[in-house]
Amino acid sequence: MIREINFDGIVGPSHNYAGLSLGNLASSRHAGHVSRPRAAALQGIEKMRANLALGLAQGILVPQPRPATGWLASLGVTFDDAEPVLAANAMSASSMWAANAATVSPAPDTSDGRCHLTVANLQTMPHRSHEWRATLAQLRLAFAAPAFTVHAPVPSFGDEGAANHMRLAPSHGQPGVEIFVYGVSGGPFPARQHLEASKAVARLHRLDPDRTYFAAQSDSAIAAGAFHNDVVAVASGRVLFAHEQAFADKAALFDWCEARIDGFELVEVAAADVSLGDAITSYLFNSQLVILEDGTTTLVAPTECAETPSVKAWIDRHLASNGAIRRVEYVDVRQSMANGGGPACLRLRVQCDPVEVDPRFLVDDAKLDRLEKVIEAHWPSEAHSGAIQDPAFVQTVVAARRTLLAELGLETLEESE
Ligand code: SUG
Repeated sequence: MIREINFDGIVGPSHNYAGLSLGNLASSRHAGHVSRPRAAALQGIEKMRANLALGLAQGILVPQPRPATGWLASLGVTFDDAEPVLAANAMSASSMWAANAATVSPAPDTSDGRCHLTVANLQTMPHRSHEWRATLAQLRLAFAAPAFTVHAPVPSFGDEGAANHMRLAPSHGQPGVEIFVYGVSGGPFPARQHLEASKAVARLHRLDPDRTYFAAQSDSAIAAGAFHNDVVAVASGRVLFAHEQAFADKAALFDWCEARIDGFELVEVAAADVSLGDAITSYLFNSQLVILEDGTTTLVAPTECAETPSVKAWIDRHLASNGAIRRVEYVDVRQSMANGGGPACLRLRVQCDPVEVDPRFLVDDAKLDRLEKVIEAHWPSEAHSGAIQDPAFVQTVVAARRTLLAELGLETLEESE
């Protein structure tokens, strides 16, 4: 049976704040701060436990090899000789944000009846541009069954994966519609998702053109710090939850959804209630929007939402009004939030039959206990972005990942960079 599985990126041992993402305000604001890789990874494990407690299926993606020595070699430099900024680019733990790993179209939407995944090229940001190789290796392993087709990244045009893709469907296993959101320009910040890339992914995934929509992000959203659409909108089932200023032409998009999804429910948050600024600092729309077994639409929101008065007031009003979202759970992913990654950034949704997935990538509470022990014993407690070339730190990072892969029986991914 088709279910939705959230594959969370395990936060890697090199997690640090180097301020590498222009346009991602949290990343810039925390540049140079001391990070806590162990606490960050444990927060991620707790979030997965919260998903399991809600009755959801849960998977993992593992950290990538760091430093990215192959990428540095193709730039003609070794890690030890690299200038500090380049070294930081090679040490980033950014693959934790699994929503940027790939775009996923489940089998009911595709003309060949397979679930298609296209790895994102992430070419706009240097520190993320080298993620795709290890992601491809990992997805080809996790989704090796004939039920899946895993595509290499599209060339030439910026693609940031599922963070700019939304699906609406009466239920996960029924045919749905897919919405690709792209940026044109965002004032001082780069638009990271290009229309040409989204169109290529839709073609590769054999989607029905009549059930596929390409929506431009509003320039004001990008300029306010919405470097990915999933910072201002999220969809699941029949529900589209979006900020009033997320899209360049919201009326056209909403009419299109209305015409294609029976019982389409729009939950739109007015700028007068929650400003774009508050939406971005609280990451309200970067919540996981999930549908529980009993059909309850639930929001798994970052704790920052409960601490942002306008957002908390909106949530409380919505719940009291018996709106489409019936329940809200708060999770603490502060270490990731400080780099601009909320609960939804940390997961890649795949709608498929769990028996088709390599079981090494699926978790239950007992497996999370084992992962927690590895993290507690091997992840560094602190990382200083100015000292990530320190040989002792690098050694710890390499050994920590190796121990995790051994625990999961995934040693084959050791050299996947
Ligand atoms: O690409 N941050 C990530 C955050 C990604 C969030 N993902 C989604 N919205 N789906 C990014 O900007 C921080 C880099 C640093 O400063 O170390 C970083 O890459």
